[in-house]
Amino acid sequence: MSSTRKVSTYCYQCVNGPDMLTVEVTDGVATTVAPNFAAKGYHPADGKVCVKPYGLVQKIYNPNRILKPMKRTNPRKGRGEDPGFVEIEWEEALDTIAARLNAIRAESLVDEDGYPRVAFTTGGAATPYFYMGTFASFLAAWGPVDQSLGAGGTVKCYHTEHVYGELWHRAFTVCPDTPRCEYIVSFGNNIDASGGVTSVRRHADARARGIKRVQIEPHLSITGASASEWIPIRPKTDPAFLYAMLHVLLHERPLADLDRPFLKARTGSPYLVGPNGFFLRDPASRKPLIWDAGSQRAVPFDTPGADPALLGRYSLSGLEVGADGKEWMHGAVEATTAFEVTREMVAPHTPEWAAPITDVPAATIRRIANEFVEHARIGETIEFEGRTLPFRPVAVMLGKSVNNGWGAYECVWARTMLMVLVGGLEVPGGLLGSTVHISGMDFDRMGSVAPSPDGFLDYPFNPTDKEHWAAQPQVRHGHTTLIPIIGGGLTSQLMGSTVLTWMRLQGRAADSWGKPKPPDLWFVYRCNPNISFSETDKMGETMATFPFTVAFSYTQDETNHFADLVLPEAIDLESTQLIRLGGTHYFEQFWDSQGWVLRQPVVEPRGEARDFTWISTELAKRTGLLEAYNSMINMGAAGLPLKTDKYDFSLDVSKPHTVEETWDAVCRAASADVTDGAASDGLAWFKENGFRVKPFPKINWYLYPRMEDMGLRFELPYQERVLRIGQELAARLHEQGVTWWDRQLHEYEPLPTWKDLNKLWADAYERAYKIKASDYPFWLLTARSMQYAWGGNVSLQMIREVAANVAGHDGIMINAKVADEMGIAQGDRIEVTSPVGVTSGRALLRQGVRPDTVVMVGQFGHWKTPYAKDLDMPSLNNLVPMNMDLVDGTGSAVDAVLVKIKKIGSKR
Ligand SMILES: Nc1nc2c(c(=O)[nH]1)N[C@H]1C(S)=C(S)[C@@H](COP(=O)(O)OP(=O)(O)OC[C@H]3O[C@@H](n4cnc5c(=O)[nH]c(N)nc54)[C@H](O)[C@@H]3O)O[C@H]1N2
Ligand SMILES: Nc1nc2c(c(=O)[nH]1)N[C@H]1C(S)=C(S)[C@@H](COP(=O)(O)OP(=O)(O)OC[C@H]3O[C@@H](n4cnc5c(=O)[nH]c(N)nc54)[C@H](O)[C@@H]3O)O[C@H]1N2
Ligand SMILES: [Mo]
Repeated sequence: MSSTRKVSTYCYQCVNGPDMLTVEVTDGVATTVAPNFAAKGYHPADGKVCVKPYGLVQKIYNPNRILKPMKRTNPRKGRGEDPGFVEIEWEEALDTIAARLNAIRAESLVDEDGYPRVAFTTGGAATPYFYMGTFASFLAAWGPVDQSLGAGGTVKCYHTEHVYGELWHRAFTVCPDTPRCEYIVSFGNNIDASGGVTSVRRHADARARGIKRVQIEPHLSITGASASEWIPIRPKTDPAFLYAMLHVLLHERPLADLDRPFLKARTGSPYLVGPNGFFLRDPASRKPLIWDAGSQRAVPFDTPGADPALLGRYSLSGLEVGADGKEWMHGAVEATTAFEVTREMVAPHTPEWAAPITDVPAATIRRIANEFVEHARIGETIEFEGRTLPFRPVAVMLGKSVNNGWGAYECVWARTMLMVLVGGLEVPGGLLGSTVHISGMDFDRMGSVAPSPDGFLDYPFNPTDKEHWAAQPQVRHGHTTLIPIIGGGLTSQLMGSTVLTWMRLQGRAADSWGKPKPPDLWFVYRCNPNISFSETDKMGETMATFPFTVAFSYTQDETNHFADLVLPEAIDLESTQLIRLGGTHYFEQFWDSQGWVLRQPVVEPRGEARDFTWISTELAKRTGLLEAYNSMINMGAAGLPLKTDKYDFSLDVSKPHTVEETWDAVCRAASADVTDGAASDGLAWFKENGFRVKPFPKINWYLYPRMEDMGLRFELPYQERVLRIGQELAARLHEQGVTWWDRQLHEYEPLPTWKDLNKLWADAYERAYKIKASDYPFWLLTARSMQYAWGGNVSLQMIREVAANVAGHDGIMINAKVADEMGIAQGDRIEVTSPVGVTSGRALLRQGVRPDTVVMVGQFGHWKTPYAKDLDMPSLNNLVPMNMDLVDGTGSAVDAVLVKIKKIGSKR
């Protein structure tokens, strides 16, 4: 008799998870993916699943899976070389790795330059951490590991929002308060493709409620198609549009139309700026001064009863504190409010000025700006969990392509300023941060709030003073040396300039630091940098020089083609892990509860695929690190501490533990965590029930109440700290003879000044590649696809079949009229050439693409990954230059490129 059971688990294939699901198993075979209705009332999409999990069943039975460890037999590495992989036993694979690791440990964990000799790269915007069991505990036990060899995420992702967002409002990522918002202006935020099932649900509900969403982007994305309005802006001109919106709010409307109480009490707008660009301070307390309109004199910002002036210039005495302890004591000097300085900065940026730059009519820009203010309901309040809060149902969103490289600081600053001017930051209806990574633990955003002496949020900048600056780079991109705002925490390494690492390994950057040696042992897991990063052919050549690469792999791909060992771990529906759930997370995961969810084997692992926790324990055993590894797990590296003053489920550190024993202990700790020590149910309970939560107070969706309680201000508009830090960093680098970071130092402006980005790109290309920019008349862009999780599921036929029904998945999108003029018909083969690379594909003629833009959806261009390599879907990545002139001050790069196009064949 056949038997069927339903098993509960999670999906975290893209950043929008975790979402719950159930899988039906008949006679040991997974057959069907279905919602987890037990999550109704908790999960923002009530336990429904997105399209991607439906591919998981096929993922298990994919005939192209690697099912046994393999080793390379051809010592020559190269794209054209057959690696000659042969299957080996796990014993041999683990012993080989351990022998290498033990040799490294016996000699030195770092090389002669001080760089870790072991490196680890993962991708998928860190989601692989939710699939790699206790491997993080093993790495923590190992010691220094270089994570600067980034995959395509890192600098090409949402980068500038991560760093400045966290500085300003604890927002590694942001989200509108979608259930309450009424008007969203989106600059290339492709939420209907990129947001996962919770976004789909929340935005569908919002549309039913009548929300208006204006989509501003060069091509009509899925999100544009479901928006109220699409505005085809010229690529790389979003800062001009945003600055013109600021101009309308600050120059064309009366001050009374803005949220004056918010600006006065919750921002640095009234702070007075002195002649050297620093705040004027009270010499005794060193607190920044404001102008009190009541007493008509300058007083410290936190003076009770003061009525801060927002506008104007005042004559006063005060102290300016500059870089490296430099001080100016002014007897009588003219100082200007930060708000006034901002007004002056945007004075020339009228809609009429922005129109020819953005290719959007001035009247449209003006209308959007005015609609934004008019929808903001300034002055209205809402009762929330017994508290009266401002209600501002508007939000400005940015997509990833305006969030990286030059211009991104301007975009993120202007967007956050628009929110500040209407008092819509971190209040019901408005724009909310969802999680933190740099300034604290992701699940405890409120816990990351601490006051700075100037009345803002404290922030863990890397030190730039003479005594504490990290002159010696810790890892190959030197994030603690070069990028103060990246911080020095667990995630900071991933956010440093990974472009710099690869270019240094290629001997193309940071001359005075010399060319680093590659890591002696490189672990890669669940990412494919050789597809997802830039100048990928060159990157492959670099990977070929690495002495020993260990790839944990599901199928063959373009990165493990260069590996020495390829190891199959038990995948999504075959392995065990417990992770956090709920609270506020990523894009649209806003919950009323928080807790833990289990991933469990739905079926036995196929072939010799092994659970990552087993692999990690075996490596720990063989490298003499068992005790350290178990201690890391006990301390919380597997999710939460196994011992606190409320409970103790800690593992005996002296012996190895099975996968089940390990996760049973983590499950018990999680049960205690959720019940304040009352429950201690373990793995069996979670296998049966799937998840366990406790209430998450909704007031914690919003930072504003916490800021109000602590009397804190958002550090906007004026970036005094950034100015000071930039000057110090410049001094430190110049003292060391480092001049190759000078262009990046320009970004340390207190207010980001507008730059002509199209010219910046053209100039950079002409300098570097000796070409004429006008010969490259198109911008080549990329866009998300709901069906694909990066390049993670490109080898699933079923996902392809679904995607084939969605516009954009059959070639290169080009404007129909332009194509016609060039003699290109639908389906013709076109060649796309940038100054550094060339690719080709089928022309896909569309009205919904600007005449100066072409788009390649998703992350394809495979030449090794089974199935995907036969899709004939090109990628822009090999065409995008790695070029230090295009790396911005936070180390982020760019994911767009100027190209030319020619027809090379007619439709077959
Ligand atoms: N063209 C283009 N490139 C981009 C982007 C874009 O929009 N367009 N976006 C960029 C951004 S923002 C990001 S965050 C990055 C992401 O890019 P990466 O972080 O590099 O991630 P993926 O390309 O998804 O790589 C996933 C790899 O994991 C493998 N894999 C899938 N499932 C498993 C599994 O269960 N086990 C193992 N061991 N391996 C598995 C897949 O075969 C694939 O090789 O890409 C960047 N690159
Ligand atoms: N299904 C799915 N969801 C995902 C992912 C996934 O792989 N699959 N990846 C996750 C990750 S890591 C990320 S970073 C996010 C990315 O999420 P989003 O940023 O929302 O999505 P993308 O489609 O990558 O954004 C690209 C859009 O920006 C537009 N664009 C390009 N250049 C410009 C410009 O100069 N100005 C303007 N205004 N628009 C421009 C393009 O036309 C395109 O529509 O998605 C996340 N969600
Ligand atoms: Mo990303």
